[in-house]
Amino acid sequence: MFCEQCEQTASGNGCHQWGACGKSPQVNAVQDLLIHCLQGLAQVALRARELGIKTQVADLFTCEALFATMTNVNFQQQRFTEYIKRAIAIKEKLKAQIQQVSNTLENWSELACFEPDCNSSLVEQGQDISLKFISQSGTDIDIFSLKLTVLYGIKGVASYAFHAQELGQADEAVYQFCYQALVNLQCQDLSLNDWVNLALEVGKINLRTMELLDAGHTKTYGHPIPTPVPLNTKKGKAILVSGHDLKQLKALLEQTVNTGITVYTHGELLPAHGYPLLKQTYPHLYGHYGTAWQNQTREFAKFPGAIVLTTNCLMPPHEEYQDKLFTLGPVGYAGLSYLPGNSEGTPDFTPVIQRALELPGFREDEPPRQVMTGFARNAVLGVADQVLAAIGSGKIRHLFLIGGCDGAKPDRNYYTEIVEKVPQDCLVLTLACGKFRFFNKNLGEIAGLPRLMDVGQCNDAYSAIQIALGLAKALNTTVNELPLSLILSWYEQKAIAVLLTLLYLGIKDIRLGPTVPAFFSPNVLKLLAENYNLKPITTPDQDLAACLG
Ligand code: FSO
Ligand code: SF4
Repeated sequence: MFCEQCEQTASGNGCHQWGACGKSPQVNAVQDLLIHCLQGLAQVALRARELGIKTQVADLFTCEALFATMTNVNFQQQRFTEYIKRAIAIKEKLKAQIQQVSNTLENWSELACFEPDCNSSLVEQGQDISLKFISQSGTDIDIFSLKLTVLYGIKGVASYAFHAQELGQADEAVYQFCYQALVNLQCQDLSLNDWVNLALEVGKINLRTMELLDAGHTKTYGHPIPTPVPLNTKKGKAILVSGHDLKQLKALLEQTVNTGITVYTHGELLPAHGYPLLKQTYPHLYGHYGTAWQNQTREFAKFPGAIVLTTNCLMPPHEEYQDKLFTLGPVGYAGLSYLPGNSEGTPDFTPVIQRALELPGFREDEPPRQVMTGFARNAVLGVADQVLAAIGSGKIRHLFLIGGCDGAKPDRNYYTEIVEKVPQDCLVLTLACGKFRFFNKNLGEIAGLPRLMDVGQCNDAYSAIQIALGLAKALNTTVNELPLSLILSWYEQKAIAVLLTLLYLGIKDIRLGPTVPAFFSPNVLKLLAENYNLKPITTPDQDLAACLG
């Protein structure tokens, strides 16, 4: 097995025996086989598009299947077998359509013709494919590094595109790019420079994809507004919804109206409370329970109701809470109940509701405590004049964007410590699940503004980028010239896509931790350091001094 797509990767140089995330070598092999099948499908879809044939089924399927291979999404071998069979079926259907339209007999490549033998071991075939991919690319370590960067980046793009299309937002250019990138991963004749450019193109297309997702969220649920979110629980039956998917959360809220069940968010769904059309329409969307994904085994075990996981990050579940945990969409784990979607992708949540009613729920009300969320681009840029005046008068010295993923490693305490040490005359913007290390700290206010503002999920990185661009525009300068420092934590492939977007935008001086990606070769790291001044985090004191210096 070889996988080094996430920050948790074993010994910092790839999981080879078993995934540090819990992914088995068998699942890793069928994921690699699926990616290969998706590359064949991509080649056929590109030809279909050339001929004007609609590829919507392939587009949506490719995004979901790529999403399923991301870290902590799907650990279930059977689901990947099904994805592989579907990839082949969709490809063959497209080929037949192409043959009907095209006047000549198509000369399909080996990749487009590839079809695994579903009657023999898919695991062995996946292992062969992985070895072939590594041996073809592995001779040039820097090209291999950039190929992995592109592959992992488009997984992130695909996950954002998946969410955006759920909310009716799509752009042909995104699918076209993903197909081309998948095909390019098989190319032997691209130069190092070509790969650098392709990685930056991933960043560019990711910006567009995040824009689509932002439009999907804000057009469907309104612009987030600063909103207090109870952290205390209240007496009664309960359902906890984790992951990132607002559409699935809304569907569950719809189906739990008048059941007496209270719905809590977990992890990356905290910012859901900031969306007016969710909060106002569904008063039983009450509060937030728990913290970041890596604490779920403890938090899910204690939750006295049913739990739904809409996306990553799923950890291998402990036996004590398996019977109350449900998955949907691309998420899967053998032994957990899966909620299949209808033609619109919406599940029937009846089994979740029944389970929640069987379970005891919370026995009493806890004393109130709360956090704020909802400081997305509209809210922050709405007070841009206030922010800029405070910067101008020296009341606000500096802004920090301290955001990204959380994880289990102790060196992530850096992020808590740096937030605690940020001087009183500085603002902290945050986003994604890394904030749970400090989200409930009372950092006070400056110039009538809270010193800690939660922009949203990792899926809202677009919003944070717009805030930076908006402030730069108002000051007639560039993001690099703003009194702003980006201190990011990464864990999985969405974070890679976002990092590539920031590089595509030419944003410099980003500090990245807790470690730099294992798949960046020394030369790729050198290039990023020289061209973008991208650097690893050091210590909170040293980094703060450098940012404020
Ligand atoms: Fe966290 Fe997980 Fe949102 Fe990631 S829940 S780590 S970047 O998958 O998705 O921030
Ligand atoms: Fe290892 Fe991360 Fe891959 Fe899991 S996703 S196998 S932890 S590199």
